[in-house]
Amino acid sequence: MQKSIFLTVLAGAALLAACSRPVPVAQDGTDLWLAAGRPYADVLASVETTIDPALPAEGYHIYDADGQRHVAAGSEAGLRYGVYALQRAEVLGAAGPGIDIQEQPYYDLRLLNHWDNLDDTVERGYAGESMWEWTSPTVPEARIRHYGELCASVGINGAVLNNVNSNPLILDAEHIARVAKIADILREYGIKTYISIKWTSPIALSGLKSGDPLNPKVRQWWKDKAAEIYRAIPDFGGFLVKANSEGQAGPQDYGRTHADGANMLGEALAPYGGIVMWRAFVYSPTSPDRANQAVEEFLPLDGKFADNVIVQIKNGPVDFQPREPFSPLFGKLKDTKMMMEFQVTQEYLGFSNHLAYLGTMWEECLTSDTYRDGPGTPVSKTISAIAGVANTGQDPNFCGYVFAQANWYAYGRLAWNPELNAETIADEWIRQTFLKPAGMTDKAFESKFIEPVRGILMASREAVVNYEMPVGLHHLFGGTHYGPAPWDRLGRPDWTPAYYHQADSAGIGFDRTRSGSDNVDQYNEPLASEYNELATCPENLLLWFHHVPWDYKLASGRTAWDEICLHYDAGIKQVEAFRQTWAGLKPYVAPALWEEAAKKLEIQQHDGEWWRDANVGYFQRINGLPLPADVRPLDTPIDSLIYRQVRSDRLGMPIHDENNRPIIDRPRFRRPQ
Ligand code: GCW
Repeated sequence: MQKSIFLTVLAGAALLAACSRPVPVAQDGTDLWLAAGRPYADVLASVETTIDPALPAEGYHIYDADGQRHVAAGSEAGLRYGVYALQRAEVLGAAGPGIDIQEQPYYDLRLLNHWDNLDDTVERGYAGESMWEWTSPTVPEARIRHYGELCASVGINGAVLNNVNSNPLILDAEHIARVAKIADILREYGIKTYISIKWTSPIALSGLKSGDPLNPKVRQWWKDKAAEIYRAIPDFGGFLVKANSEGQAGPQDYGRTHADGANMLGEALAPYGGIVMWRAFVYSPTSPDRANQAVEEFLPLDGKFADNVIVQIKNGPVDFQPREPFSPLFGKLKDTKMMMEFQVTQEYLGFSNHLAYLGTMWEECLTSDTYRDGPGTPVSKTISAIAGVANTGQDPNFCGYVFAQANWYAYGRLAWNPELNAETIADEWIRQTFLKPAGMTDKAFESKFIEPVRGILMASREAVVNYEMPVGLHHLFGGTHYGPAPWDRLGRPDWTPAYYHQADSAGIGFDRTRSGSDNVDQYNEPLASEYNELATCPENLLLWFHHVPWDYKLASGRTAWDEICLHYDAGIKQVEAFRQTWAGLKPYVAPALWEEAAKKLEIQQHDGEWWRDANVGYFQRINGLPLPADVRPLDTPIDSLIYRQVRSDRLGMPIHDENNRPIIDRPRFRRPQ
């Protein structure tokens, strides 16, 4: 009798413990940030909707009146944004009685740029092949609809479907018809369709002898092509153009300027309301500093672009590095429409393997003061449109894994409102993406899950900067841009790490001061002088702007060499801490999602160690200095890393062994004599 009471009590206690233990809700990451919350159709059905022409076209107003919830908007697109905003507010607990949210987007053009090729590969794509499935006889309608919902939920209203390294065939009849089919679907989500064109298309497709933008035959060819496109897609958005850049032809090949080229296309599109997005990512081989080239080419053209031309500028002057100052063009062009180009896909930040939340990086850029119109002219106010290079592919979760999705979300939110802060956005994303386990209170979920995950996201980009290229170092990449190659000095100089780090026995860093390339003077005062002076240059950009002796003392009192080593080490410690935190979050996340992220974090740590060993080991060879006492010794001697890179698959994805360590085995660079 006694025994059975005891057993009953024991069983009861076990049951209680089991009940109070949170049970993760099954989810696989394919809903992205639409996972939590009511389905769109339910939210829509629960509100009274009105189109109110007095509201801005894409703006909305959510409010309660007469015992009813209303969403009013300036257009169908605005209504959709309003319903999604309400859905988000519900998840965030901000949709109580008396709700009153009125918003409109900051920029009219909020685009994704897909670097998708017509053979279905994706340049810098780390989530499978092209989501448009160019080579399939049919268009993947279900996926495109899902994409449309995700974009609309954050307010993205344009998609450039193909790579800026464009194939002329995008403009043949077959591809125009296919683009039209995609446009028909995207239109339902308020998304306009655009394409990237190749400058030499008239030559490749119609056998014209020239691509000269002032040649009447060339001009007519583009006008006819525009007419053909608009017959198939009446609301076609326009062209994105990479010209005279990285081997792509352009107007300069015919002695003409970027403005001549852009305006010729602008004229062809103008009758239909189309636009030209002309990229400022150009190379003038005569300029000694890569970071100077865009201003040198575009400043003389300020004011010369047609009304429907907008110059699309990467956030930094070099190339989507983990940290760059903002591109000086934002502070220089006054009479030219400018558009931001961010990179959502993590070309230089660990592909879809490393956890790097980019909201913080973009916030840093958008809030940087350009001083163009006096103090208080942040980058966000100098631009009138925004684009992000997409990180999407055929993977069922679109982005490679769950944390990469945060960047698509953050990009969309910042495109809608560049004054939102990265932390708020991270917080929204976590709450919408991860489902609260059964049997867990909101409060417990908040402190045990949301806060630690937010902490990881917020620290993650700086961790990557630390273990890849701290203190203003940049472009130390090799091969596919996944791993370190500070030793690489073969080929075109401004494509090599050695050109960017300039390390020698005396010191390290690129001298962009007034006694160097004078890049500092492309910035407005007081920035120009601030960057020019060692004492005032921000330390996180020190080696971007200065070449300093190894024993130069930083604010910490430590030498540049010691600080470099410490940062590399700190980056790895940060990733170790992320792994530990994530390990503790296992009880709250669906097993498959948790496992995947845990594996990625392990890869990230091992890759980080490789980055540190390769860079610190290499610089040590140059300066012969010991590691500071409080830095852990390197794991792998430089001799087994130098001139080597990670093994990659057909699509350029790095290969790791069964212990999640990068396989570094293929000597790529010949040892310089
Ligand atoms: O960063 C470089 C990339 C190229 C890319 C180019 C560009 C599409 O490595 O892959 O080409 O920038 O932005 O045009």
